[in-house]
Amino acid sequence: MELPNSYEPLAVDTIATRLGARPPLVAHLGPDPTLWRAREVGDGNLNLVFIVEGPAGSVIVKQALPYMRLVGDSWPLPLKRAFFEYHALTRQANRDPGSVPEVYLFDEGQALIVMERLMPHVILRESLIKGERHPGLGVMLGRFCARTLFRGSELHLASPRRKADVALFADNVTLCDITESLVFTDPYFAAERNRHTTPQLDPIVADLRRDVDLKVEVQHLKSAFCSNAETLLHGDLHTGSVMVAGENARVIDPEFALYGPIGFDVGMLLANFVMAYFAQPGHATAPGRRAAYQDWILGVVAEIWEVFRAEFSRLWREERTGILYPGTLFEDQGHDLGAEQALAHRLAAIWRDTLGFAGVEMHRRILGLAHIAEYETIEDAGLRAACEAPALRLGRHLVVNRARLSGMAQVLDITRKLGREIAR
Ligand code: SR1
Ligand code: MG
Repeated sequence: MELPNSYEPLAVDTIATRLGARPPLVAHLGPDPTLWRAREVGDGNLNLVFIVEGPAGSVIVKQALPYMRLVGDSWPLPLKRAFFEYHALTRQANRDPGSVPEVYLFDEGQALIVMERLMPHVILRESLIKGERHPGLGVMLGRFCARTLFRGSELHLASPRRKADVALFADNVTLCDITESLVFTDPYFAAERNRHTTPQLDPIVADLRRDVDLKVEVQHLKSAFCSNAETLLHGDLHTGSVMVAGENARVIDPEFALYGPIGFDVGMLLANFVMAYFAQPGHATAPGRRAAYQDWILGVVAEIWEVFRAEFSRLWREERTGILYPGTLFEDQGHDLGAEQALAHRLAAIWRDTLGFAGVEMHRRILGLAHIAEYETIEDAGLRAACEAPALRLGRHLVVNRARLSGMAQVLDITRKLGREIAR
């Protein structure tokens, strides 16, 4: 892979010398770089992440590596993902102000972004493992999805703007390929980089991999992911991409940003809450101890969808300024009900997509390469498998029956029923 001549990965002891003359860092850390202290805190699959502290404050420095951190230099990755992350962050900040960290500096040659250090925020996934509640979380995330996804589509954006943006993000080919392979393909055959809790899950995994109806439906979803450039997606919106502190939540890490179907972000997000729900017995100090917390998680799932639906509907009525479903054809003709009918149809389609994408996300986190801490931290393999199996079953049900599942209440009923089986 060709690297820009000047590119060099940062290290804790070189950050101050290398970034010490940059005005945004000086402004946030203080003028004397010899007093800055850095530590590397990246625990994600891809990048270097540093906290840099100085007398005046602290910042986050995130730098792309030319390979996948999780796997090593045998899996090269383009540095340009920092460019996509930067452009996605600026768009999200405009579309839902206050929802993402503020960017202080972007250096394309060094593939690095200097941004606001969220404090005292922690990664939501870790908080869900500990059993902590965050009032307002569902509202924030539901609004974030509705605002960023509606305002990035041609329901709202001027057509030339969106088309230019589609072209810009179309180059995020390698990260799209990761999703296309790791999410939509590998989990459904014995791909080399897969792993699962074995032997406990072997029978259900074998069932899923010989399930032709499932594979056909997953490929329909992959086809939508690859070809329906409906809006700018975050592209990797799971609970590891959300930071929380009390009632405040922010969304981070949009380096997988691409134009794709609205339901992808929503489905991936909901799937990760549902897996956190199923994983709770694996983290309870005594049987049943996390039951009330599980109810809270499902409440967040319901709230995200409800707030998404309500906010999307509000934006449809108040900000439908793009070329799609134009007011000239509806409200201006006195056909207000026609606009409502179209909205209901769009929401029904997004709901179906959401369920399908949620299903594949659950499968890939249990069967593929990239697993999640909720399950990985359950040491007892028997208990872990007992918490994973219902997510695999629910995932199949959502993918195959998504056109027949009419509402969230029905989905939550099935989820609870499957969850109860863990205790037996
Ligand atoms: C090996 S990269 C795997 C996953 O990490 C990222 O967070 C994305 O979810 C990707 O699919
Ligand atoms: Mg990430």
